[in-house]
Amino acid sequence: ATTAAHDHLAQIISKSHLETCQYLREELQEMSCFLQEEVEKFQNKPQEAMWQLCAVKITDAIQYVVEFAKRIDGFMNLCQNDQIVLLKAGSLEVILVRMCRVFDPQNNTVYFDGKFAGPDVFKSLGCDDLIASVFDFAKSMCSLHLEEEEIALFSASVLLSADRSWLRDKLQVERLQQKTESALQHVLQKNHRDDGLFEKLRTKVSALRSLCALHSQKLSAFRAVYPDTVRTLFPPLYKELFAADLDGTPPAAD
Ligand code: 4D8
Repeated sequence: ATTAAHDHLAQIISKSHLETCQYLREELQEMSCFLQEEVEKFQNKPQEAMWQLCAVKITDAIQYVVEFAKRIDGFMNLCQNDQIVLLKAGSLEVILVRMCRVFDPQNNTVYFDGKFAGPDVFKSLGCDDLIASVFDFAKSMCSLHLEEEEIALFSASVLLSADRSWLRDKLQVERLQQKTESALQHVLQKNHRDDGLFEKLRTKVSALRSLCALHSQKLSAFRAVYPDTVRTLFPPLYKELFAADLDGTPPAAD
């Protein structure tokens, strides 16, 4: 494709990203960290209540990712099955990519529920290993110093992964992903980032898959102990995306 085509796609995807990412990085600069007594309030919550709070927060963030997806050229032209497959597999991954925008690597905190929170805030989830891995991932994403346009295109290429199970038209998704990736490479060149960043981002893709697999494992363990909490208190979209088919059944036909 031509430089003009790359620039056009990069512009559309950046605009969609900025319009759907809730916070501008600058807005969060003035926000403070939770005080010790506030941290303890989170830590003293029952496990189910903290899980519910996190499920609600993740679901909010996912709704913005769905909006982002809808604005990507070509996504809405995919069949409904494939749109659902891509969102099911990729929305949490995009959230974890977006997390680096609201992560402060200096003090290892992330913007959560109104202030910056360290890993200790999430203690009552009982998922210390998942939380530690997610924070490590955010820190290493931050060390790449990505610009907003680069985050936007990387998020789109994660969402448009052609190797997800149950896709009906892999080829169409592959074409979209390839366009997005070549636009990303074009932007990296334009930004003089020819320091192997594209290859580093590939290794991030496999890290994202492991983190999401770990999240699914934690959810199925939690659901085994608290099925009613999941059934009655978790947002329907969260269940639809993560709990409907922990056993790997295909999505419902459209
Ligand atoms: O813009 O939507 O306000 C994380 C969640 C981010 C999980 C959210 C979370 C985000 C993952 C809550 C719980 C990343 C922003 C806020 C809420 C992504 C952890 C921290 C969004 C970017 C920061 C700021 C726990 C928002 C990983 C997940 C584990 C479970 C057991 C459910």
